[in-house]
Amino acid sequence: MTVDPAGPDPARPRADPASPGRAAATGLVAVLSALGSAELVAGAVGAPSLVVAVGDTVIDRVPGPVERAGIAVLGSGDKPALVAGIVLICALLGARLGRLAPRRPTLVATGFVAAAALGAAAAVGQGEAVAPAMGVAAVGAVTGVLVLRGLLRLAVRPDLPPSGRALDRRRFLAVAGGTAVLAVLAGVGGSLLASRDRLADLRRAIRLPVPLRQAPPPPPGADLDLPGVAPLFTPNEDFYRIDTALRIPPVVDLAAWRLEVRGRVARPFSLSYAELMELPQVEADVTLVCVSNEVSGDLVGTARWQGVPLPTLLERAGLQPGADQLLGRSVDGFSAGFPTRTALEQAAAMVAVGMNGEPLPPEHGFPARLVVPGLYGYVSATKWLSVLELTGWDVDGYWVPRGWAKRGPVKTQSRIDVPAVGTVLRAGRRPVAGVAWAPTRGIQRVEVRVDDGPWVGAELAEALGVDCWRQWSTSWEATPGVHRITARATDGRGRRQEEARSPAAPDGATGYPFLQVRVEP
Ligand SMILES: Nc1nc2c(c(=O)[nH]1)N[C@H]1C(S)=C(S)[C@@H](COP(=O)(O)O)O[C@H]1N2
Ligand SMILES: [Mo]
Repeated sequence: MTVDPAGPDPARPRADPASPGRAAATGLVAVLSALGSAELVAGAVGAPSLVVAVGDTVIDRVPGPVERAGIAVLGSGDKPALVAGIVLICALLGARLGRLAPRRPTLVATGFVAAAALGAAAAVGQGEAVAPAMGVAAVGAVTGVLVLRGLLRLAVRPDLPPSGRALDRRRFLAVAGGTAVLAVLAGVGGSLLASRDRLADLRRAIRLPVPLRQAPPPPPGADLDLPGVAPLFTPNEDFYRIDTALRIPPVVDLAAWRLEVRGRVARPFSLSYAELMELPQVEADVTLVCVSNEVSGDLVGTARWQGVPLPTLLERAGLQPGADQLLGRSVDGFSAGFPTRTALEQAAAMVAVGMNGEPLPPEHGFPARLVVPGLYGYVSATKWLSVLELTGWDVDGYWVPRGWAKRGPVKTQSRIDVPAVGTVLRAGRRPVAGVAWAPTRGIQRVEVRVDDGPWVGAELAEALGVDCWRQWSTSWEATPGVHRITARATDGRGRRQEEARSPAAPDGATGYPFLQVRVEP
């Protein structure tokens, strides 16, 4: 083995003259690993993100006009763009450092520690506690240095002949590439965790105002409290969720959120969340139904909603001729439209900010959504609301060109909750119970039939209001054998639910709910 007389230290691995690219890649991947691991740990334990802290520090330092120009050019994307810029600068610095690394490993490691310390200092400068900021920085620095050393060993192999190096190259690329992918995943995962945390903090800090018109407490007997029957109010965590969002649009920056009222109006305007919260609010109990709910399905729930009545906003904007459709648009591009007249006629039609006594949960539309009694969600209940647009009927909401009906009034439906599908009963008197709904019309009657026997009226729970579902219950003398139980409801106007079975598309399923039960002696 020969000793290179030009090398600074023969004991140290020399830079492989053929692999400055690999050394640079090593530095870049090490930096990504440092950032990714720090971000993941920060997100997982609720410690500050150092990249965001550096970004915030930059924003604080930058002169006002520059900041405004940035916001003007990038819109509310200015912060993600800034964060991306910081990551890019770090990656480029990493690539440069990487080229030094084979000869000056200690210097480069010191660079990582110094950069991490700067990040921690930025976080502390932004008012974060010292220990978590330093902990995150330490994780990042240690990961970065370990990855740097590990990859360097693969990148520079002075002990191998050139042919050995060529083989190594593929392995190096695989390991470096794999590490980079892991680092990016860690970073993205960490920032998702962090945004969920921030959202939780944000919601905890919100105090819903006392509504001007409070919903009366439910009348005694409105909730029969029968085991197996849907409770009168669906707890938020059990409320069905239907949307096109792959992930909940993170409206984390409440200061940047606005509700805009525009289109065929005399005086377009927009409101901040604080301004919206200052308007008089109402409270209403409304059953929300998805058009995709099949007969006997569970895409339906009832909540006590709180928010600003739509007429308040529409009067302020001043409707112009042709403002026939009210289209809600969401921050993520969803839209749903319904007759403006419905918004004016339905006392409970509102921009909701509260659900069952808490600020809207993120998955149900935080910070604001529409709730309109009597209309399926796909034409009315826009979550993560950002625009109320008054239009004609020429404009289509999201689902209309996708084959769903333009108008979506909720059809009268009933559902049998007890006995549950698949239960085997013992002979004797057994309960049959469930819920029925016809929002805006109410439920007048529910009848039950066993096999081909007569229709028998069920007992109805007290009505919470015409916009809500109503529980019902009865009992039957179960005799051994297999039986079919069928139910049907009649709405408050005396119209029975449709018997003919039809699928959910294009405007809601119809048909009587039924179930087969086996009864043993
Ligand atoms: N932004 C947005 N809002 C939306 C949707 C959506 O996909 N995106 N889906 C609608 C549909 S089809 C229904 S049934 C209701 C469901 O509301 P929930 O998830 O709170 O139960 O939201 C409506 N609002
Ligand atoms: Mo829906």
